[in-house]
Amino acid sequence: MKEIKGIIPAMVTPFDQNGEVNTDSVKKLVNVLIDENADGFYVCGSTGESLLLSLNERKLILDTVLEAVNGRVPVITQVGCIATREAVELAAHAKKAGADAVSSLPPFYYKFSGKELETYYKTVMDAAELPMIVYNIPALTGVNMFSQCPNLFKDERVYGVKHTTTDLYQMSMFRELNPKLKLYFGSDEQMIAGLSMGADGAIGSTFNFQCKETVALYRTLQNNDFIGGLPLQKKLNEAITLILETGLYNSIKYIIEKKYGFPMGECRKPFASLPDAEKTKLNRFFGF
Ligand code: MN9
Repeated sequence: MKEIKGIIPAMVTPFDQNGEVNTDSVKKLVNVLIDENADGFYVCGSTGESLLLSLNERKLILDTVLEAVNGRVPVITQVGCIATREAVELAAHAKKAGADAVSSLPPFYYKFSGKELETYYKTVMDAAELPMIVYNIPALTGVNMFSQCPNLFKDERVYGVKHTTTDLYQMSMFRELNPKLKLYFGSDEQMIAGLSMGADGAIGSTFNFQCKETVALYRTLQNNDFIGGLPLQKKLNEAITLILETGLYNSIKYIIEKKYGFPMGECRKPFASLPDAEKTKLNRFFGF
């Protein structure tokens, strides 16, 4: 299997005017990001609005991305669901479709025990027969996989962790559980810090619209030039700070539409539309 590392956009999901998945734009986005040196794709994550999609839509998006990528870079698909049986269905599909790896949020809401979380992941891995990247994002799930489910990481099918918290000490401690684990940092605005603490790459939403520039930062850091990386991170953060204010995912879709010229639609409800005043701010910043 190809090693998974580097800059991996967590793809946004384009919708058409009727609110259905726009597969044409999915393919266009894949090609734009490969041209901008993306090292892989993370499909149907938080950024991809996975929890607002049906299982069939999640399968369709993966199939479409795999077709467009055509083996050029690895594709990871996020199969997490609260119900094990649904995650299993997506995991089995991922294998059949030809994904390189699966990833999963932990089941949340019911405050499942560590043992229940472990059983969930093992069942999903049995179905996927693919490497697993555990998605640790405690602020949104209320589950911290490091403290609540440490035993899972001894299973050699766990390939890595997508760590979306600012606790970099904890990210580095995953390697104490299993030194072979790959670490992907998920706070784009602090990527330089994540890589300095040992991350193998980053999986993030903002790489959908500033992939090339993020790859330039990554390559600078690969050459151990952390000081040289600082101004690059600072520049990326100007845009990130703005979109965190204007509304993260809808702003990303708007920027892609304007920058690359294909329709992305709006995020699904309950996400609110991007107000005109926010579009004006984005137009001014990006010069659209
Ligand atoms: O996991 C993304 N997290 C979420 C990755 O979307 C919840 C990040 O890429 C953030 O969107 C980004 C902006 O805060 O760092």
